[in-house]
Amino acid sequence: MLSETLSKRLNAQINHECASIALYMQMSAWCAHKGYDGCAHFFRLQAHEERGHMEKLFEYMLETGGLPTFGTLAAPPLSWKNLRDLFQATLEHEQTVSREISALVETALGEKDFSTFSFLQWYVAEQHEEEHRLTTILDRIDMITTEGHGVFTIDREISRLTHAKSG
Ligand code: OFO
Repeated sequence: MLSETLSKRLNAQINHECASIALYMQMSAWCAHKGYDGCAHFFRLQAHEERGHMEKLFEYMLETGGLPTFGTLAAPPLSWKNLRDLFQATLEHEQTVSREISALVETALGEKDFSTFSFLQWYVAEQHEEEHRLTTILDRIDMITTEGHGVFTIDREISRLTHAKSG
């Protein structure tokens, strides 16, 4: 049985995951509109993964006596300066999510709720993987732009990484 505090915080995380879905769908729309099809596909997959994160929390809350409740979502930004700016914003968003997950882990540990603590370990590993993937993408963008190949090469590279991830 979840404590009231953990129930509230897990529910807040469900809503944060919904905000991530909206953000990544908006990023995908921006990329598609600009003709960056590889990046558009990347963000569609990201949004799909976020839905999985949200559903895992939703199921866990129901299994532990909580009631998931959905609130109002703030509208995500509509545009970014360029692809680097877009991926930098994505990394910063994921770093925020990592802090949210760490705070949840700390609360679960503080309450000696070891079931929730163990459940959250999946999110800790997932955040590590996401931050690593985004850092790699930003490094590749910097490499490619420094060498002057431009956004077409960036887009092709993101597409290749996305197919490797989904394949
Ligand atoms: Fe991309 O992070 Fe969810 O949890």
